[in-house]
Amino acid sequence: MTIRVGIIGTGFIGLDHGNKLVNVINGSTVTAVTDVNKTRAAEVAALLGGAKVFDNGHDLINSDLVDAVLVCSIGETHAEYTLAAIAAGKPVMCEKPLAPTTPECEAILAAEVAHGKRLVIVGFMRRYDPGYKEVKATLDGGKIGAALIMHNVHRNATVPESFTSFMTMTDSMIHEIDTTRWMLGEEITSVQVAPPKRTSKAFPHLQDPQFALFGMESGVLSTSEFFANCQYGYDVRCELVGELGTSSLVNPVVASSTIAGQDADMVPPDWRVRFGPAYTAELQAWITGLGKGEIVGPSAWDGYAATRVTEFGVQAVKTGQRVEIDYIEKPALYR
Ligand code: NAD
Ligand code: ISE
Repeated sequence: MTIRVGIIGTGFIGLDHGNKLVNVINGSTVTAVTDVNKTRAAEVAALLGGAKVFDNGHDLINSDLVDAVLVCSIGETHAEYTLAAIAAGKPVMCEKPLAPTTPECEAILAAEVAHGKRLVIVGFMRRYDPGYKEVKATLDGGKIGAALIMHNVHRNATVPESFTSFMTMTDSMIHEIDTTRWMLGEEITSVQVAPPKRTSKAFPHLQDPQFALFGMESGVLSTSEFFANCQYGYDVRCELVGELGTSSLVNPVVASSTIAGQDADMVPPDWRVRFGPAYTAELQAWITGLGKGEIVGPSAWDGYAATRVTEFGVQAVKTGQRVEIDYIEKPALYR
């Protein structure tokens, strides 16, 4: 059985996911694309082997050519398209964030609950990274005892001028927020953000780097450094400290060179290279699940909870104070 995917948003990740769905993933093809940038949509359709270009996301969602929807447009459009996919009764994978605001996320939860079965997954691909999975397996296997502290580092080489100090939370640290919740199996209940000394390499409007402290229900603390302009490449690290030992992510070596008497490992340039295998695993799990009539991947609740933390995180960036986080009651569908 081949799942025919329609992609809304044919920017960087729309093309990246599309390439994998056509050329790498077993059991999928891309039959439809759309983007407000029509030229880009037509170029990507040609690159993906001649997918039909739709005038808008709603026509794509409702087309008989589309079995499942992949939302890769800008965050502000995610709720509109995810809700339309639920209304059409079609499975939908929505890139992060599920939506930028919790009222939008709550509308998605309500629509899915009313539908009665899960349809939505959210693109938190780090859950499929071999390193993160190994750290979680070590914790869950009891080898390091009870978790006490989690340390996270997330560095991008550079970001464009449009990147704001709040996007540190909403666009980037949202990944650490999800991995922390998933790794520890509990919700984040507080957030505090402290601004370290600014790098001279960032645009003047951007507080960079930033340092956040997330408190968990159990009292575990999770630290998170986000450095948007570290210059040297894309670098993600994670260490979990337990009562009996620690477990750390080992970054995959993409290439090594021996030059002038020194061995050097290549640092990945960006998220596409660093998490390439994780995106593949995420898409394969989604497609394989759909082939069996199952929805496999982080849920709309996971999307809501992450956005909830980023909303309070933005307040914490503004005030520098510790902010307590509360949630709506988790619907039975997600328990
Ligand atoms: P991008 O700017 O390259 O692409 C976004 C595309 O959406 C653009 O082509 C734009 O024209 C299109 N678009 C805007 N409004 C639209 C609308 N109303 N309908 C249809 N298309 C519309 O951005 P990107 O880097 O590809 O990011 C897209 C999404 O993927 C974002 O939500 C981003 O947070 C997420 N993302 C996730 C990861 C990850 O690691 N999981 C990495 C990068 C981006
Ligand atoms: C981008 O949108 C991503 O999701 C990347 O994984 C992250 O590293 C980057 O900071 C974001 O801008």
